[in-house]
Amino acid sequence: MIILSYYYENKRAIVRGIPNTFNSAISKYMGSGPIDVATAKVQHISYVEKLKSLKVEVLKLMPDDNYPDCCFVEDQVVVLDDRALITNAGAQSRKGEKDVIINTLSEKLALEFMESPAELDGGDVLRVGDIVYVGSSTRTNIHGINALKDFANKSNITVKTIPIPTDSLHLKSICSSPCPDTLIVAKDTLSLDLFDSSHKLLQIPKEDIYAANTIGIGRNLIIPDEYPNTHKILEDEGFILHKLSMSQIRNADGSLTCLSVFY
Ligand code: CIR
Repeated sequence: MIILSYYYENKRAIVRGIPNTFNSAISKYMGSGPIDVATAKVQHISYVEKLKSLKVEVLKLMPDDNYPDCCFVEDQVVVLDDRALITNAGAQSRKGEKDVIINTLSEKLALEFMESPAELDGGDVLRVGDIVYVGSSTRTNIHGINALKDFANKSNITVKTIPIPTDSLHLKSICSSPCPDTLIVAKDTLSLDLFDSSHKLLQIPKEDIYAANTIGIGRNLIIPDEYPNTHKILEDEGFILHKLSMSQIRNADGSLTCLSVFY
């Protein structure tokens, strides 16, 4: 077993509770049936408790029933160090979700704002060391990508664009970075030569694609349950796994990272 040294120590996160209207959340990709809102709320509570147990300071915002997708806070903002780019979400029904995020972050970070026609979802943005990858998807257009480049370049961070397959919602529906310079990618979903050759690539079975979205905190890795083959691959890499039941979040096309803004 390889013991890696990590420095992903995300200390603070914003989350937002599951609204009573969650069964109306947009679901076009991973959902496999009607959303059980009560179970989603229980799964969200477990998620928040897990973050806290890993010493993340969690600020929980109240849900708004006018926004069935409002728990997916990741899409509303991109944070780089002490700066935040408030996005213009790609789905019309989600554009108003940003207001509470702006209010919450305005005293904590220096805010910048994406202007229409730019559209971008934070789920399309993945930082790996000093490179930011951005998915060109149904939610993120060229204007959004250019706005992200302007924002990131001020921090001397390079932005590289990754075309997202039509059967996936976001870049982070397919891959994540569990620790610096490492990527978890589901096999046969993305062309690997799109990524910088300096990264360590951990490939997982294509059928485990949902488990490609993880949250690394130090050597700990939060990951969806029910993917034993992927769990074994990652445990053999020295990660300490924390498996969460995500079935009803997944039914709304959401993954682990979507539920938090780390800052
Ligand atoms: C949506 O379609 O916008 C939501 N139902 C799911 C958003 C998931 N967010 C994410 O992956 N960052």
